[in-house]
Amino acid sequence: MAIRDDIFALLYAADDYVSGEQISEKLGISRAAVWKHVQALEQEGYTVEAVRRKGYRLLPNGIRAVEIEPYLQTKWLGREYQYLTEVDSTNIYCKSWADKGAPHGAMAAADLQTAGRGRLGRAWSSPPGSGVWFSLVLRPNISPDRAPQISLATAVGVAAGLRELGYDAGIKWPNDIYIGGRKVCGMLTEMRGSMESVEWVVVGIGINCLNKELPPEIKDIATTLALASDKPVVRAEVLAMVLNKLEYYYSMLADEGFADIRREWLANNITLGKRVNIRTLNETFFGEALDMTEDGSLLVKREGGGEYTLVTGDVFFA
Ligand code: BTX
Repeated sequence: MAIRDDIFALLYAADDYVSGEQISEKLGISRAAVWKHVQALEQEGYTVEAVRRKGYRLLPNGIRAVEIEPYLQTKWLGREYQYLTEVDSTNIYCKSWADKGAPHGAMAAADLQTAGRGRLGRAWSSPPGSGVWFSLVLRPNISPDRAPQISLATAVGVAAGLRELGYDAGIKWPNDIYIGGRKVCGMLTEMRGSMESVEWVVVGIGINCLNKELPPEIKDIATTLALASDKPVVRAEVLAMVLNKLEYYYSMLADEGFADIRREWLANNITLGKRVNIRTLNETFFGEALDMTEDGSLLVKREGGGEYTLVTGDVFFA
């Protein structure tokens, strides 16, 4: 992989075309090997123009550190960064990194996840050259029962980042992000700690960006930024903008508590007032989503009578 990163760096630094010969001489590999790596970069979502007698020119649309840097305004979030062309799941990667001492704010992102995961063991489609699949290691100073508030703050941050970029992003409880009635982003929060304290939280976030086609099993429920609007999508900008907002809202949660996060969540939610189908481990029922409680649960008016406070479970629009 190091060679592919070196080729990327050469092309990225150049103002003009770089010949295959130059690359092969500089890196001590054959021109056929250069061509193979160029094709691999295209799999990652980069466009590499190949012009006879001139060479290669890179049009970047990836999420390597140098690409994010121009947009990134964070102090501590995403500054310790591992970019992986391929991984099973960035959450699995970050959990083991956290156990080995990854600092607060560390991030891993991958172009392709071979075993991207959703909640409750569900799969998350993460094809190459298409999305922003990343996980963050947080070491918050909060009690474990407040950990769900980190997920809600994450939803607020991602929605704010996408809104800043001009997308009409809304939050479905607890933390799915929707555009035009379809899911564009999901989050998976995992934690290690004791009853009293949190050792680390790993927040995994998947944002569908460049792909214009979706697998059959999700094509009626999901969308991507490229499908949601005609604007060009720059993946590095999407990732950096979301990180900028996440740092702001994580700091807000740490410094001022949950009330302000709740207010932002309420202002950007698309859940309240809707008829919903609630699925918990024990039961399924219909109702109307009424409010978010002060600690982040969803208050539902049950059809047939009574109110229900949903702490964990799935909400579907009915
Ligand atoms: P979830 O359980 O709410 O959503 C999973 C469900 O969403 C699937 O069952 C499927 O119906 C649908 N789905 C699958 N892939 C997609 C997709 N690309 N876009 C929209 N809908 C989809 C949500 O779980 C949590 C997802 C977290 C993904 C990130 S990516 C980085 C990190 N690494 C990792 O393995 N997971 C997280």
